[in-house]
Amino acid sequence: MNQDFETLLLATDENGICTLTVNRPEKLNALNNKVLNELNAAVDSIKDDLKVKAVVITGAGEKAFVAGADIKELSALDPVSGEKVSKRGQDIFQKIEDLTIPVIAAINGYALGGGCELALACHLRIASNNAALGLPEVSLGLIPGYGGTQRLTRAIGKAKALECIMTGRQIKADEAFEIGLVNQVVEGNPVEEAKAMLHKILKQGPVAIKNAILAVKHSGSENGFDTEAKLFGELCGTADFKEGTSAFLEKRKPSFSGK
Ligand code: CO8
Repeated sequence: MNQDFETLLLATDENGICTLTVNRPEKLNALNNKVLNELNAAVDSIKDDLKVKAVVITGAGEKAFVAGADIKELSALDPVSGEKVSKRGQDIFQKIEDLTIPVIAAINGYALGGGCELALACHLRIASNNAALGLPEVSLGLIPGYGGTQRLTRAIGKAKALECIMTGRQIKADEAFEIGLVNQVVEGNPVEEAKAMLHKILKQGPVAIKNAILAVKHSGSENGFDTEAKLFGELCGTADFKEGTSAFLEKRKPSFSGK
């Protein structure tokens, strides 16, 4: 990955964990058009880079993960451009959800509107104890437009999601954990905790992790169970499966090849 970005920082460590930081701290990392374009390019390059094994998405500065779509840019939208930018943002966030390596949102402060939607597009969410999540779009006369009405509902259920969306209230870290919106709450910087969780995940069979992401993505869909069986069967033909089961039977640690 050799791209230089103006609004994002990308750094991949020796374990293949890429930390993607939205870097507009003076505007609480609000997602303007430039950030979205760069996010799109960054996700494409992550997808193509075989050295990247997992991703942490976070925000620069002490205060915010991402405080939403850029309200200045939103204020100029009309019905046609509004639908278009909503769809474009949805497509970029879907690309994140579609990554087949684990993606964790490390929520280090405000994750509001588009910021909460970005976190929801990640596979897992770890929040600092000062984080506040929410979808306050109704306070601007809008609804969430980057997939939030769909993903929040999947995450916490219809009634709770509609309550959060209609009140637009901020959900503090502890409540977010209680309702299943975040996986974990930590003191201080959640990036380190996200990396620690990824270290555990990256010790498992890589093809199994990929298929787990794919299978869970189909939960609730009509063919979810069939998809699970197909992905399970596929794994039974992998070297990782042979290695994992042999290692157990031989009472040793597995050494996975990812094949
Ligand atoms: N957009 C643009 N600028 C922002 C945003 C934002 N979402 N959030 C903060 N900023 C800017 C502020 O304007 C301020 O800039 P400046 O210093 O130049 O005045 C700077 O960041 C610091 O912010 P504050 O001074 O407001 O910081 P506070 O600590 O006082 O408050 C808050 C922090 C509570 C997070 C406050 O900034 C706030 O309420 N921000 C807006 C939160 C919000 O409503 N987010 C949702 C936006 S709508 C959205 O995300 C829709 C997504 C779907 C779109 C789909 C179609 C396009």
